[in-house]
Amino acid sequence: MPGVADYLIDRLRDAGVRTVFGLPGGGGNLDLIQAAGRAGLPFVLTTTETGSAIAAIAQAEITGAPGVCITTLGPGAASVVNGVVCAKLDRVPLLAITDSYASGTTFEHQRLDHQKLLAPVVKWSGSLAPDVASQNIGFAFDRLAELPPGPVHLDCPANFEEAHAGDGGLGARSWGHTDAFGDPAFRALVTAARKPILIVGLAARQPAYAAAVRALCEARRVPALVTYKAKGVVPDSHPWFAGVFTHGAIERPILDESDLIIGIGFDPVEILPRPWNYRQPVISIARWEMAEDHVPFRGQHVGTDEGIDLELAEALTQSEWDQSVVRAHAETARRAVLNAEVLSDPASSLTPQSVVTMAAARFAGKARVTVDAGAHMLPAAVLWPVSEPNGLLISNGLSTMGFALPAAIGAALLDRSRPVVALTGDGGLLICMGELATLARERLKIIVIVLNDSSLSLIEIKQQARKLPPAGVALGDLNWSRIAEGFGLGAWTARTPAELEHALEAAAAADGPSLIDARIDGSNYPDIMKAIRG
Ligand SMILES: Cc1ncc(C[n+]2csc(CCOP(=O)(O)OP(=O)(O)O)c2C)c(N)n1
Ligand SMILES: [Mg+2]
Repeated sequence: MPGVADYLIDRLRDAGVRTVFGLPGGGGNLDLIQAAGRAGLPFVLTTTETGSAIAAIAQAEITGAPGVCITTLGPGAASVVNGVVCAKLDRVPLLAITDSYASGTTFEHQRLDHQKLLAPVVKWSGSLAPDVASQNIGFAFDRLAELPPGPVHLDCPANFEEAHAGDGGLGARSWGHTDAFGDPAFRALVTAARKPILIVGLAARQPAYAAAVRALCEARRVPALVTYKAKGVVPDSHPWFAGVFTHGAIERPILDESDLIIGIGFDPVEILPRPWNYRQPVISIARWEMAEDHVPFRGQHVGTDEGIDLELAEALTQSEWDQSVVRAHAETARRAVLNAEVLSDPASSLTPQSVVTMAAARFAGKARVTVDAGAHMLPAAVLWPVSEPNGLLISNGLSTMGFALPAAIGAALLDRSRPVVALTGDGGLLICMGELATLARERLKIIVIVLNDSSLSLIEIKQQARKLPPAGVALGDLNWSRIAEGFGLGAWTARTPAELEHALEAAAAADGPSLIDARIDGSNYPDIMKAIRG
């Protein structure tokens, strides 16, 4: 009989897990790391627990298999919480394994009730105590496979290896099915639409599903807006790509021309928190039922991958959209961001847009890109062209800072030959800069581009909008190149387009990881924000 550690690790590997990330403690974690070594499943040490969760999340998003991270007890469990919340609000299957004291012990030092701590966040939490270990591993796999995806927690007591592995649970996929097309009123609503428009969201990113969405756009001449996380499902270059959907101003003109909004894998967790104010009906077609509190779906069809699209394609008639008008809308939206007023001299200074477009010109298509939370996210998510699902990784439901670097690490470990560009603000990088050490140790081909404005700009903009003086947002003048060199990365500072071009070229040619400190003039962020959000 294999021990529980080997059993769990073997099942994770068989489920498609590619890496175990973590910052271990000295209990059961150590048995898991040894078991991972025996199974040939790499364990990658990160410098923070949240970093380990986010790296695992990135892998899960790309592969569709669960992500796995392990932490020590007490402080480790407390520190991983933001990463676990990221899995919840970004809808990702993540298994978080925390150490805990052996069952029956009563020590107080570092003791925390992990299950209570994580209860509001995880889909399920169980213990690997010897008497329940194998059964709970089964439960954990079942819950990881359920939709919507989300985090699951296993508490791993120091004596868990006393258990024997059994055959608990099946890990069967299960989800509800609601055949809205069986309802004549729902079907008639779809069939009557002359100018339907798709909002494609995070739950449409599986490759086969994405292909079905593109085929539908082509067959029925339907334009598609994509959420940030769904960029690439319908590529920016696709003839029916209509732009990004944020629930702001940027997508309003084309939506106003439509007569039916069809969410495809569109989860309201992704959109700006402002009232839904479209006059036309909105329906949802997805693999799970979406909350209706924010977006008043007129009907929801919940089904399996192929079923959804076949039935939608059948119900829709050929639209009356003019493809050139759709392209014009997408281009107008892009230009509104690209050309937001620039106050400084474009030849001698860098704007957020110029950094994104120059980096994209060199890397888009070849490299995956990860994007952090902050003002820089706005031009990055709109202007970086994406040609495949998960070609751009971003935390949107949670929108956490400190995402881009660990996510890039997770992505780069899946394919070491493919570069990853991490676009981050200086504030976000400060949160997770310890992961530069992970990057350096693993020698990953990641180009970190810091859009460095010495400020928490997104918050500064909000202060300005409320006519408040800047307070609590200045980060100070950090020399990121020197910091990166200290970690062993190749590093360049760029203040002008010419310097940035040189840095991008050098980073592209470098063997290992690199960082570009792009000193930007962020004075047009308010205009970019206005163009996107209104
Ligand atoms: C963990 C976390 N803390 C705080 C916030 C709130 N927040 C969103 S953007 C932002 C500023 C980000 O600053 P920076 O990384 O420098 O990006 P910039 O806005 O300057 O482009 C803050 C504080 C958040 N989203 N996540
Ligand atoms: Mg900043």
